[in-house]
Parts: sequence; structure tokens; C-alpha cells
Amino acid sequence: MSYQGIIEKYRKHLPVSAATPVVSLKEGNTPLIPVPRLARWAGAPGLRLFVKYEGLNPTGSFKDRGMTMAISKALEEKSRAVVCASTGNTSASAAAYASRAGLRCVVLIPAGAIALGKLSQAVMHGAEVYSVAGNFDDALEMVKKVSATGKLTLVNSINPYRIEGQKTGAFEIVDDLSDAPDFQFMPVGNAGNITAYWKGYKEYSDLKKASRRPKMMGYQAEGAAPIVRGEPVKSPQTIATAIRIGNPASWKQAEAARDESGGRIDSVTDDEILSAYKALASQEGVFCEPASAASVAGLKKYAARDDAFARSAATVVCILTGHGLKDPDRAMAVMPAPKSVEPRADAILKELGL
Ligand code: AN7
Repeated sequence: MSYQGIIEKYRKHLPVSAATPVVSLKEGNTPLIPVPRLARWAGAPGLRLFVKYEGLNPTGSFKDRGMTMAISKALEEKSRAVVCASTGNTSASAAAYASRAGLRCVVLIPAGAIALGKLSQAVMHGAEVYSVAGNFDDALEMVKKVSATGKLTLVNSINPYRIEGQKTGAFEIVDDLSDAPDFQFMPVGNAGNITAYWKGYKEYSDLKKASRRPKMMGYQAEGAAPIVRGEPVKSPQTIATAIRIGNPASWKQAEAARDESGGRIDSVTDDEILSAYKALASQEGVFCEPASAASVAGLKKYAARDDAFARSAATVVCILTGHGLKDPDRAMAVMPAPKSVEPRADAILKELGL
């Protein structure tokens, strides 16, 4: 049978039963793309480097892996409505899967701080979208209170089914490479995804499907780096709006992933993020959103500080969590605008210097 999404593919590793009504958009099965030019760009040309292009999920981000689980379980548990706070991608995914399940979807977003592509998705899928004065962390606090009434099911990553679904990203990487990579680089916002990947790698190595576990390398934006600083950031700032989070819900689990794997959690500047964002698009043909590029920016930073790593032939995967089309405003802001030209062949050739 054709591919049916992560629940059918990894059913025996997930908390579902024959009674679970599976709500799927055939998420997952995303490509692991070799990117040798990017390895040279990062100053580590010998690496066996791949990007996992999660922007190719149905709503354009990795959130769909967790949302197929969270929405299916909400339906199984006879919930009528779901709620989330979001920097954008969670709301886009929740809205899409909820519409498919016939559930009401309520979304709280930080006012003025989410990329237009993501907002357009939530609106089109019929979510009830509220913009709250405050940041993501404030919105998440509200959502926790609202869902504590039992009238709405919370579908942020503190919902354990989200983590269960998202761990399948690790399964796919091991299945593709026939083992775990040596290192995995990824962005860290609310820290659900690093928690999920680590869980997936541990489960697969316990089942002997992988002979090793990767070092988990998480990257926050410098202006929104609570785990690196060791304290919540009251007013997080970064152009990578997806990870503009000052008090991650899965803070402890992210530290556990780092420590158990021998990895690290560090920060990258907005300039480093934008430089990686451009390199991916212009040298490898892979368009991701700025937050996703924090993984590749982190790789470059780490390679610059660890010579043995930079000279090695380690197998490395960078997770590109969301599609570049989510945030076209950022793309147009960092690149030159199209030039105008007279509609004549000679004028065009002259412009081209040909
Ligand atoms: C593209 O949508 O938190 O560390 O509300 O959209 O698991 O939070 C998004 C997070 C990385 C960070 N890359 O993942 C939301 C939200 C992209 C993201 C992250 C997000 P976590």
C-alpha cells in the first residue's frame, strides 16, 4: 500500500490502538538530503552532512508529526475542541488537522510576531485565532489555564502525544542511514522537538535498530536563549520568530537530552542564522525558514570551535524544521529586489552583460 503517514508507518512504536481514529495528511517520510557544499560552507568539508527537510510536511513544518497524534487522540478521547499557543507553525498544523477531524480549534498568538504564511494557514483552516498582547510564553500560560477547565484539549508540545509523534523523525533518519548519525543539530524553541528526537533515538537504540545515539546539539537564538543563560528571558528577541521563546516548557527534558547524549545547547546570532538561511537556499536549493537555519548556523559555529570535528568525516544531520515560504517577508528583506528592465531582448542581454 502507498505511504499512509507516521501513525501507520510506526504504529507499533506509538500509543495508538485499533480504536484510535487516525487523522492524517500523510505527514512524515521527508527527505534526508545530502548537502556537501554546505559542509564546505560550514568549514567542515569532510563531514557526511545531511539536512532533514521537514518543511515538506503537509503544512510545511515538523509540527505535523506531533499533530497527527495529538488530534487523533483528542478525537479518540471525544474532545470537541483543541487549543494552542503558537509562534505560528503549531497553529497552522493544529488548524489543518482539527479541520480534518471536525474539531473546533482555538489559537492564541503573540500580537504582531508571527510570520504571515503561518497566520494565513490558521485562518484558512478555520481556526478561531486570537492575538494576545504579550509574547509566546504569556500566550502559553493563558492556554494552560483555559485548557485546565477540561473544555478544550491542549495541543502544545506539553501534550505527550505531540512528543510521541515527533519522535518518528529520529526513526526515519535511522531507517534512511541504517544507523543513527554521530551528531544532530537542531533549533530549540519550546524544546519539545529536541525532547522528541532524543526519545526516538533512545527507543531505536534500545531495540537495536541503531548501534549508537547521536550527540544532540540544540541552538537557540542569542536574544531568546534561556537554556544557554540558565534563566528565563522576559522579553525574547530574534528575527527567527518561530523560536522567540523565553521560557521553554520542555527545558528540563532538553537539558537531559544534551547531558545524556554528550551534546550541547548553545546560541547563534541573528546574523549567523541569516547567513545559514541564505547559504542553504543559494548553494543547496533548500529553502527553509529562519528558525530552521539555526541548526546550520550552529553547525558552523561548532566547527569553528572544534578543530577535530571540523576535520572529521562524522555523519551529521541538521533538522530543517519549517519551509522558507512560511516567511516570505524575511526572504525579501534579506535579498535584493528584482530589477526592472525594458521588455526588449537587447535590453535584457545588455543587463546580463551577454
Ligand atoms: C520552524 O509553532 O513553538 O523547540 O508555536 O516553528 O520544539 O519548540 C514553533 C517552534 C523550530 C522550535 N523550528 O521547536 C510554535 C512553536 C520551527 C518552529 C521550532 C519551532 P521546539
